[in-house]
Amino acid sequence: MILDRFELRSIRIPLKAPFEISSYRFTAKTALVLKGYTRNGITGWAEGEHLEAPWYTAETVKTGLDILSSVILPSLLGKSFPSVEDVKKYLSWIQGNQLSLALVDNLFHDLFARAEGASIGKFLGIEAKSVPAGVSVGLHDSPESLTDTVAERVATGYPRVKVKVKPDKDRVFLEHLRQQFPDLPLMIDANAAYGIEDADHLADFDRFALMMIEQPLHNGDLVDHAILANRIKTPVCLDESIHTIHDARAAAALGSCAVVNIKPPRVGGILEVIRMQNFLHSVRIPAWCGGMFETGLGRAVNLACAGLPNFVYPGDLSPPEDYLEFDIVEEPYTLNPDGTVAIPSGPGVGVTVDIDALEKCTSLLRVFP
Ligand code: OSB
Ligand code: MG
Repeated sequence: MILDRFELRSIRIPLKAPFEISSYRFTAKTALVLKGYTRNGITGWAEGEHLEAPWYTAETVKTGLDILSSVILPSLLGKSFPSVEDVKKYLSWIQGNQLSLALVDNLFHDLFARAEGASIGKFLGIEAKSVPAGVSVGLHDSPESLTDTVAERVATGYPRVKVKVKPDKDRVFLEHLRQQFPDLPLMIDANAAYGIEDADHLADFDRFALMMIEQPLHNGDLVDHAILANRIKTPVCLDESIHTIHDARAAAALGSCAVVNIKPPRVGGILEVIRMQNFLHSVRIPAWCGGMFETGLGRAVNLACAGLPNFVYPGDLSPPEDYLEFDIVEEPYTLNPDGTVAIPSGPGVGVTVDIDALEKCTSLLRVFP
């Protein structure tokens, strides 16, 4: 497969409501959208989940535009790649920049799958037709308003709920929530808001029977996560700490976590998801598919990945219309009454970009060559 043209866009879509986590409040979804044209007339699409500010990964919209424009995209033009693996090998000298590498990986998966007339799910040999979808709920001002939001999410049909926490918005909020929902499959995500000095405080959460606590400590701190994992009963799940298979191996060797939230963008794309899944399966660490408030284009890739066999918990896969003012794909994305979402079955990524919607949110367009 040879690519002769790329169109790279920076997009911005307001969120329906601001979403607050321990260190940041975000009001708009930003992303990079890439269209690729092959020499024999196939076009494909992919989304890069670059956020505006570096609160979750070091990469941002600006760093993504830079590395893609000055290094990655020009180097791919006119080169022949027999498979997605070959693209990945060709770019393997690049350090970090997983969100940008994932964008390229997703585009080539879309193109290679389309060339076979297959969906990405089918291309990957995934048999699942739908996957269970959980929902992520941001920080709230009061325990009552958090419980009200969770009640509304449960009524919508989500089989599990994740709530964000931080040191002054945790115990009282969880007590209130658990009074109303003693049996709800519930987990919490701290986005690195605690330190190991909070171990006793976090051990007290054992009584809330949480499915897991996601990323309690600093991203770089696999050692303290291992110490914490020994001190509390709630299973520790890592998110931001795991960028590469090497991080996953280190976490497994140290006993830093019992679960991993794998996000295809964070780890560099679909091939890395598969590699990480296989490794985690071999060391009996279950995983689930996280999200980055993707549009329907990015969410479609997550849905396909979520059908992989070692994703054993519901993913953060709520429909974009829940959080975005508008989507950039035509297909509806719906939560089924049984709490599942269908994996797109059309060719490639399985969704159609709505060009009018895309134009409406494009703030920058670059073409290569
Ligand atoms: O920490 O899981 C996270 C969104 C953006 C970046 C990081 C996170 C999140 C979420 C939302 O929690 C998950 C979703 O996309 O539904
Ligand atoms: Mg998280």
